[in-house]
Amino acid sequence: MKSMVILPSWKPDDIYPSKIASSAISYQHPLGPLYIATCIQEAGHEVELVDGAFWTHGEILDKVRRLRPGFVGLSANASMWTKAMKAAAGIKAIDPSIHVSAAGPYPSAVQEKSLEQCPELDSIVIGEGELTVPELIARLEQGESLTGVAGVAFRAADGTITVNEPRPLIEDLDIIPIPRRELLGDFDKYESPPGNYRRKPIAIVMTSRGCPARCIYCFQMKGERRIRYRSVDNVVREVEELVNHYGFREIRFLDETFTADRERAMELLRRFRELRLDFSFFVSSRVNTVDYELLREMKKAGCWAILFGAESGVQKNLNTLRKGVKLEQTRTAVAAAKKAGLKVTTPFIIGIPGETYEEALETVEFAVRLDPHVANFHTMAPFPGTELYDHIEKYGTMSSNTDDYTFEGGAFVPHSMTREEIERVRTIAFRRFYSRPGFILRRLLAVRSLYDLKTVTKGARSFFWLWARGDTLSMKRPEPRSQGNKAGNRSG
Ligand code: B12
Ligand code: SF4
Repeated sequence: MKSMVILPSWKPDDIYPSKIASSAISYQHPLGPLYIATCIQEAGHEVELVDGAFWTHGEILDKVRRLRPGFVGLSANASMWTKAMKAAAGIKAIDPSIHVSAAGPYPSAVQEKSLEQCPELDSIVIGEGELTVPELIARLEQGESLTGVAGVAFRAADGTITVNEPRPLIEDLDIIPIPRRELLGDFDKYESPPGNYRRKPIAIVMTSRGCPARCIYCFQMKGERRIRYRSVDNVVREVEELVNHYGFREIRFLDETFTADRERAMELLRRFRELRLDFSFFVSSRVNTVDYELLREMKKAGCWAILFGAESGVQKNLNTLRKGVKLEQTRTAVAAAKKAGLKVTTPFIIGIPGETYEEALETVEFAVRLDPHVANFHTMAPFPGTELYDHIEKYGTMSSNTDDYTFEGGAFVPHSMTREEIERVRTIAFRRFYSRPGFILRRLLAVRSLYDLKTVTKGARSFFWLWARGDTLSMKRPEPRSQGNKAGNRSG
């Protein structure tokens, strides 16, 4: 059956505060949809992957009109939900016989609600879709109902909504085919924020799925956070293919915690070194899973940067997040990574439940003392499918507009702070962190290439806007501006 996998059309301005959107542009390969398109192709169907980062809504509909697929799968997280609904409506208006499905974090978390909110959707694919979608398409081809297809919620002809039993997690990740990157088209169109990569083109790889932690704000399918690993051989095969066959020069390992299993991480690094492949890489990790020896091995294997979710400089607030780390571990890990020669990025969250304005300022000072190469100061978002969303009355108030569900949107305000305080702390944080003379001098002295110069210039431009405007939230706030913490937000 002719199929399409579509990421709805979006622009950086939809996600980031408009003045800094151009320096925050992050067009990465959409790995989840790519896995799905690969599996559809492996099952013998013709498939087209459309990445809405590069298409307007109208262009996407024109493509649907030309191809007339039998199945369309839309991928959506919370911030993309209204765009996915608009795409579903547009596609059904072209041809009501096209089966339109939605998948990804948002519809996976609130399946029935998604089908109720969007009458044009025929079904939802819940969680990992690699095994579910080929089965769903086979049923459509045979003209059969979706009753009993595990991991699917669907609307029957009489309008009733059925949520089938969940599909178990894929235990052996090696059975999933390696994504076919040619489905992405021209790689040059993908772009990362300045300072976020060393070489191009950049491929995205995941060597494991899931996370052993249980942070209250992190979306991972309910009860399905268990970590599973691909075999080292399977990962090495993909990396070799990416570098030797496709010519990628950098890999972003998207694993939640690349170093969750120290022994396996060491083995992967050893194999990368043995192969003498020409690529650099970037990983995300947790401060309580690294040590100097491991970080040094990473550097030797070609790693140039590491991200640690530092989140807060106040232990009480880290505990509220259920981060499971101590401030001391953050200090030790960041110092060790710097000593090993890695560039360190540490995101922080402003507006943690129970956090006061003064505590948020303490986090800013902690970030300054920690002195990573890059620090971000995000707002919290209560994504459906998280502890924060499920118990919102306990923690604060939330926006009812899913467009605000970004790291800059201010969709959540804790009982202990106001929206204005969150915005003020973010402005102070960016100004305080990035205007330190020592920091600026080090950045300037580190300029070695045209790329470095571009990075510094773009960073300076964003910084100027933050300095001049202090405009750090992208949320379209209701008028008049509220004084309290209920602006546009609701409890529950
Ligand atoms: C890489 C990434 C990005 C990248 C690239 C996004 C891209 N083009 O794909 C960038 C940096 C651009 C990004 C931006 C944002 N992201 Co992001 N991102 C991720 C991250 C780390 C990995 C996504 C991934 O590739 N996973 C691996 C694949 C294999 O899993 P998957 O995508 O879930 O796909 C599986 C299923 O969902 C399903 N599926 C997915 N799509 C489809 C489609 C069809 C048709 C079918 C059938 C099935 C299916 O099957 C897939 C395979 O099993 C996740 C966290 C995570 N670990 O998942 C956050 C995550 C998806 N991001 C999130 C958020 C909030 C954002 C931002 C809003 C942040 C911001 N700046 O404000 C923006 C939104 C940008 C946008 N327009 O969508 C949240 C979403 C939460 C939610 N409940 O909605 C997540 C879950 C992080 C988190 N834990 O909170 N992100
Ligand atoms: S925020 Fe990071 S450490 Fe916490 S559950 Fe999510 S992936 Fe795991």
